[in-house]
Amino acid sequence: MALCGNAAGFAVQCGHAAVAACNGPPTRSPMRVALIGPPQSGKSTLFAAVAEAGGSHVDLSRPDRSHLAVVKAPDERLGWLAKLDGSKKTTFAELEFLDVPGLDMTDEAGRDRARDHWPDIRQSDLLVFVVRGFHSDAVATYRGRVNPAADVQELLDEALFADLEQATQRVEKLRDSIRKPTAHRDDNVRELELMERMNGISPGQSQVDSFSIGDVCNRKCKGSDTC
Ligand SMILES: Nc1nc2c(ncn2[C@@H]2O[C@H](COP(=O)(O)OP(=O)(O)OP(=O)(O)O)[C@@H](O)[C@H]2O)c(=O)[nH]1
Ligand SMILES: [Mg+2]
Repeated sequence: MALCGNAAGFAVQCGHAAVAACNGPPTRSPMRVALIGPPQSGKSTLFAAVAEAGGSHVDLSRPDRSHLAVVKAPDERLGWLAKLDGSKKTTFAELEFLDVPGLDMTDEAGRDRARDHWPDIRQSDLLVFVVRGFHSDAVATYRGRVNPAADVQELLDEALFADLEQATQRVEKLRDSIRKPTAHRDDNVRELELMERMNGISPGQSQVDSFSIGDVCNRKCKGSDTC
């Protein structure tokens, strides 16, 4: 018999000011943690430290690309259980870390590059915001300041705008698709209703993550356990 660890309960800590936000239900195994933040905030430094501590070699020669590392997540509780159980093999959980290039929102070219990274960020199960908390003349500051709280707020706002952009595109696609009598038309009509209601939420009033999908979901889930 073998015992396997479950990554779902692991916390991620960051040496810089960091905020971890839940990014919806895990979509794959292992759990993926994305490190995101403004340029030069220390993401790759943190990534390399975590990866190397986890026995994974990292190649950071392409700073314009995302880097992925898979690390084991040792848990002494699992070792203890394996001993108790007489298990021959112990398989610790693995975590994936994604080091995303800096999101530079100071000009249009930077915004375009950032737009390319949101699909990967969205596919992650946990986001860690890495913002600069250190003073160093050797490293250029983002927006000419060291202000971790303002950087976190900018990331939250950008995430919101990125979602809004995606939702708007989806609504346009759904409106188009329901004009045709396809096999998925009923589903698309319900999804459109849901998306239009979500798009009606003002970011200042409420976050989409607290939005109740209520009756639209109930109708969609009729006869099914999941939504
Ligand atoms: N003094 C100091 N320097 C740091 C710290 N963390 C990172 N650096 C330095 O800051 C510079 C940028 O660090 P990176 O880890 O490459 O930053 P990054 O966020 O990956 O940068 P991009 O991928 O270009 O956005 C490097 O020269 C690091 O050595 C820190 O905590 N203190
Ligand atoms: Mg980097």
